[in-house]
Amino acid sequence: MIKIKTVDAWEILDSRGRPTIAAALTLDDDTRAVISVPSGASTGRAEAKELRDGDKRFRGLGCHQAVINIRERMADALKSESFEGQEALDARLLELDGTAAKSRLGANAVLAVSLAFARAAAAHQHQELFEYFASLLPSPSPRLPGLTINLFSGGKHAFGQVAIQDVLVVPKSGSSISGNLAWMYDIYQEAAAIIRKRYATPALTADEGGLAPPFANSSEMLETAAEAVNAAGYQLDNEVALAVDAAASHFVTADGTYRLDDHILSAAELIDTVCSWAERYPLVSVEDGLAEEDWSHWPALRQKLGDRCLTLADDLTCTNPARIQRAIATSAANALLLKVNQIGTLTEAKQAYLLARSAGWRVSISARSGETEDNWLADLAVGWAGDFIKVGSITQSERLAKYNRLLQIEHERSFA
Ligand code: 2PG
Ligand code: MG
Repeated sequence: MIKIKTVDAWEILDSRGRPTIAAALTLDDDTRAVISVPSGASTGRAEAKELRDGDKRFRGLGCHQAVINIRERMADALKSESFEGQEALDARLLELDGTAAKSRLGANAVLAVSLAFARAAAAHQHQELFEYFASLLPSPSPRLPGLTINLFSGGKHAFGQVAIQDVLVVPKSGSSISGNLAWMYDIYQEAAAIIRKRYATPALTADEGGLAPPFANSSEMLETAAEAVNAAGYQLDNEVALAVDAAASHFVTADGTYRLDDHILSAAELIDTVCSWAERYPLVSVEDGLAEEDWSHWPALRQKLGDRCLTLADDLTCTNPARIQRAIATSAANALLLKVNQIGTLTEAKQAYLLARSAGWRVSISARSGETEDNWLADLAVGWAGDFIKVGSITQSERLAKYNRLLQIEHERSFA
């Protein structure tokens, strides 16, 4: 049994300078753990609800009430209580909140305590955090994930200069994190040089550290990524692949068509466009190629992309077991983007993960566009054997905290 002594929380700022939450949990043996939670910008509508103050401070984004909920309501209920493990703690948190979307206490508050417990329990049991995460699964097999690294940003992360949100680089330098990051550095530098020359602008970066020049359209973003890989001296496909997060929920129109840059496309036309990208470039995955409620067209997208690349669901599924079940039943996707704060507790994220795995889906463990310097996500990706991790670019310390943690794990451990 793990006995909680104190629960505390305070407001901190994320990588966009917006408030988020740090929480500290102390156990009865004085083990203390501190953790902080991220926050998205291109959020899915089905995500659990962050509690924001909605007053003048921070233009409504303050987290004072969520922090008070942790310090008072949650602390009162959890103090001096003992829990068998993560599932028992998370069940208690769900009971305390009592809403489907965690809107009473706030999903940000609930997640902060769920994760603080995880870090404290790991320390209490003398485990690395990734070992603890692995131990939550029925058959643990921790390993290092593949990297999907943001090169170019658009959409909600870059003032909407192009419709699609990310073009990512997927280096295939064996399974070495350090080798992959070294390749990525070359590609990033070449991309920055191309931008300076072509657009006569400095290499300005977006929310996740990706480059965000004034591309004419989304296809140009992909073409420039391919060019940067070639200019860096790597072979597209054999050595370096690409990936796309279209984040199409953010350019769907009220009548169900899509505004892709200057063109209005039907869902069928958008599917054809996405498939033409997959034919032209070695794409590992296309994420949110259609909008989050466009359930009727996702199966066609999945079928037309076929085995060429993964049909990756983010806003569609929102790490929510019920939505994942629907996506499995309708063959709408074959890969899950897992973001723990979309659902709000570690245990529910685990259920989402296991459901996706039971259908043979691939899983990418993802950060949010608003991140903190905390690195627990790297441990989660290793512990849950994510096929991929998605953290953003190789600039900005809130991103590098995760890559650097992967480098530490790679250095200290070898996995079969
Ligand atoms: C996404 C994420 C991360 P956000 O759409 O996949 O890139 O963005 O955290 O803004 O939802
Ligand atoms: Mg996404």
